[in-house]
Amino acid sequence: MFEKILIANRGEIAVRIIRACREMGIKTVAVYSEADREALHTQLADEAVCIGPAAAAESYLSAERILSACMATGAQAIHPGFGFLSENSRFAEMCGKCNITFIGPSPEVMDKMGNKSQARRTMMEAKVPVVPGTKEAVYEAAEGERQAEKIGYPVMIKASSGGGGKGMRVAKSREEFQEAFQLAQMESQRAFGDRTMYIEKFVEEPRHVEIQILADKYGHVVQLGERDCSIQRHHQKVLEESPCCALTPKLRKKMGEAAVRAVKAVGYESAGTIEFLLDKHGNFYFMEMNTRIQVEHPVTEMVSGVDLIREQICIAAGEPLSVKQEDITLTGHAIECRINAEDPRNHFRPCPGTVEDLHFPGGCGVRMDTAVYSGYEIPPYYDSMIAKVIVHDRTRQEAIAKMRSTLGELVITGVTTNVDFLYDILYQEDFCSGRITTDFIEKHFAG
Ligand code: MV4
Repeated sequence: MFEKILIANRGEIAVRIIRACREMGIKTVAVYSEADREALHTQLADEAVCIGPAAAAESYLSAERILSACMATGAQAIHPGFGFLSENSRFAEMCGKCNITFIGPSPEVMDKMGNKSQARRTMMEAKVPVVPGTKEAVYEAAEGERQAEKIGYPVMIKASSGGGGKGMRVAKSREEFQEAFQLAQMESQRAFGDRTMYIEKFVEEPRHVEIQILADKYGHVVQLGERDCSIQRHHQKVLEESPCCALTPKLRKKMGEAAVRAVKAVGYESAGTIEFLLDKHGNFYFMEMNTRIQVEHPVTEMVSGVDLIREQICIAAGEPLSVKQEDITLTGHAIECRINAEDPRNHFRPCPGTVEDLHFPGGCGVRMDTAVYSGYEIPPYYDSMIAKVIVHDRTRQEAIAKMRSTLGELVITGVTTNVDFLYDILYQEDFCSGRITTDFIEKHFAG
């Protein structure tokens, strides 16, 4: 096992990883920017190294500075968390060259999944269902239009290098196609320097359902059930839950098995997620694979009892999975709410500032993953998520009741947050009855 791990991240995920390491008897190195001198991760780690100015490009995104910190402190492995360098295959490769273990999949597998039209082909070969659409890359609008006619409108035009909603446009009819294609391709060219596109049938009012997997170096793969992440706003998840109330045991088994096939097809190792779109008829389609630990991993931990960060570290250290598929039982229902320092009444504008009064709720089945404390100054340079509240209870209804009472008890003053907005969601009739699709927020919170 590793003796010392460097955590190349900040905020609640850095704290989460430090805690897992400490439980495992592993020493921790935090890296921090000049804006994060007083941050909790900086204070909690055994050692902390300042790696540069506030701007992420010069600190948390600097492979060179992070690798220097790693070598200077003698850490044997780097946990990248999520965001920042977590899905950067060149960083993973540089780690390897420096004889440092990157806690995640190999750079080759990251690249294979990072190219979305290639990932689509790989999935087709592995008999994982994909949305009907193009098999080969599309570069010209005229060729795209021919393909769209074959697929049938409405279609979705997507950037091969995209993901998370960038370089993506819907064309409802032939009339809309040319402009939609040009816009999507321009956006892709600008954001990724790549004009490779692919086209899919547009799935209307889908749910976003993703399967958590773990895979070790010896070909063992397990799936830990699904998360429903349909409650999103501009591709930012707001609330996630496990299980998804739209799945029957039969469909859950089918999706889980498809996810395992997907992972085996690319020789993946580490924790990962297969994202599916689920339509109203119970058809599911592969969207993307996330080759990192995700923000919403705690809901899976709550229903499965498996510590996903610990497993990730053990896998990277060459240990076989500690759990077999038949040992994994999913119990009850978990919900996560993301608390952001933002103003829902002003276009969700980020609202950094200093936290004054703070009271964290607790009790049976209540978990807070956060890096804020009373007196903490939230820097304006990074994303606005400041805490995750996770609850676990026997049924979805009980979990909803628990989340309502938990958010009711939470006190954060000094900064504007989205807590009241989350509270509103939890009282929407459609939410309570499980009618949640990816357009839920647009539909229920106009303007
Ligand atoms: C789609 C889709 C409908 N049909 N693909 C959004 C981000 C990227 N992961 C894929 N996305 C979508 N792809 C087809 N063929 C609808 C979305 C989509 C979406 C998906 C999941 C969660 C929220 C979403 C919000 C808008 C659009």
